[in-house]
Amino acid sequence: MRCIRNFVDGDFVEHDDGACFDKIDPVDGSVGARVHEADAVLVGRAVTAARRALDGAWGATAVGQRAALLRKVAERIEDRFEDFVAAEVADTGKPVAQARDLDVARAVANFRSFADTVAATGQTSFMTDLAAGRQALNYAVRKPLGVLAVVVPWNLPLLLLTWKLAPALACGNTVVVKPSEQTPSTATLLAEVLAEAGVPPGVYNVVHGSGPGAAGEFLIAHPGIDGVTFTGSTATGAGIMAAVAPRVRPVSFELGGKNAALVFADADIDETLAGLTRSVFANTGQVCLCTERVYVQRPIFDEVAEGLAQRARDLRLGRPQEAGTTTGPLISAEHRAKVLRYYRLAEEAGAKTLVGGGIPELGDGLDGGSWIEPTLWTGLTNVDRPLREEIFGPVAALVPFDTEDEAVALANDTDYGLASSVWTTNLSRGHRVAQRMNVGISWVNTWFLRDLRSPFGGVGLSGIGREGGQHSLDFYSEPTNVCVQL
Ligand code: NAD
Ligand code: 6OD
Repeated sequence: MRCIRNFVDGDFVEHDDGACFDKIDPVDGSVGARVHEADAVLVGRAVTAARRALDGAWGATAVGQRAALLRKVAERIEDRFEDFVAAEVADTGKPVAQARDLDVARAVANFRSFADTVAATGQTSFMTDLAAGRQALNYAVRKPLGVLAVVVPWNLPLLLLTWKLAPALACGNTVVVKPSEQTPSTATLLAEVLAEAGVPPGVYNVVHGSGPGAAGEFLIAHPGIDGVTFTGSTATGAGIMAAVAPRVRPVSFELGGKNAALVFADADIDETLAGLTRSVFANTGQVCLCTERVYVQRPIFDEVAEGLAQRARDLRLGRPQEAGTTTGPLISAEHRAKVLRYYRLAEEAGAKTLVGGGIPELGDGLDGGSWIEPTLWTGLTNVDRPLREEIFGPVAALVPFDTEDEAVALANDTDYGLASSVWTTNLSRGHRVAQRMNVGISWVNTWFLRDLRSPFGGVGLSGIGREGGQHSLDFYSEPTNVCVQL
């Protein structure tokens, strides 16, 4: 049985008599690996190692050195590309093609992009005019924020970890990473790759376990943590914020979403249906940016509903390695139970289920897995819980609208504010509506198209702060302003 270990101070930790937990394969429900659980003492050792590395040689590295190291890490991930793909697929059950084209490819891009950004970043300076013709020079130097807790979820494990790790290392921080207990593999494999690339001991540490009363909480509560960068659910984010509040630590939060698509009658129907199929069903709907609310202008409502339902029927659920598989299982039986509760809630609220609505019968040894049918509803409105709460599954509700103002009001009628997508061939309307969305990321005629230099984050229940390019450098470093009277 594969055994996944904690990584502290440059070494995998032996753990002969410590607690372990099972990592379940969501494809068939079998035990895929055993994971060593980090207790509070081991988490403390990881924080201490990170502090020592920060105060030691790592803290004194130059920006150019760190940028070169990040590029080397990107190369080493490419060298072991298929190992990362296999590890991500083993943890999540996602189709191999997606793990290759999105998850692992983005990990490489994350390291390259932040190497470029940090290498190109200068300091701001101001010449201040004083009395009697004298002047003062102000300039800011960036310092690392310190020892950071990096807590990440299970849906895009490597992508989301490296999205935070690359800028954190670029800015000279050290980290203790707590991957999701459901997806421990790629963070652990990354430890090998970082060490091979020359990242010194203590700079990158990984502790395994769940959140409440376990490694996640031990890490957040540790007084040696200087900041928290977190991706996950809104409820967990709120708890972390409360936990660090007494120590006034900075946080960067990428949280849940209840994202809307707005489809106007002038949209290109084929492109829109292709885009909606991705935005509703990608990664079995387990992307924080996924669309769960589709507002469609009335003249094309039936055409869009029928077209999207047909595309949902065309999705191929199956083993991740099989050619043609488009859709994997949900991450766990617990998560499936949660999504199914919304399927029942929608029925109780009077929804018409266009497609799906239950558990598929796949046979072939897959019935122990956490499979679920891609699902579409009509007949619900914004007051119904399935349109107000994040479901995080392959499901959306379609709702008709008549006017542009009505569409904007419906889309903005949510406590979340992560992403939206507008589908129209009217360029002016695209710009106008996209700018009126109360979200961090507003797409027009596309979805999940990312330039890693652009700001990424959410408003409302969807998060605090922006990352991406300079925005990441601003969170992961502290400026010290130096003022020199000349
Ligand atoms: P989660 O909040 O349950 O867990 C996320 C991480 O936090 C895991 O590593 C977990 O072990 C840890 N954790 C849980 N409780 C903790 C605690 N009390 N203290 C410290 N750590 C704790 O989220 P999840 O179910 O793993 O992921 C799905 C959620 O993540 C969805 O809500 C989704 O929208 C969100 N998400 C958001 C983004 C974004 O960029 N905005 C990206 C991906 C996922
Ligand atoms: O693309 C990104 O940088 C990013 N953070 C994506 C988040 C996806 C949520 O599941």
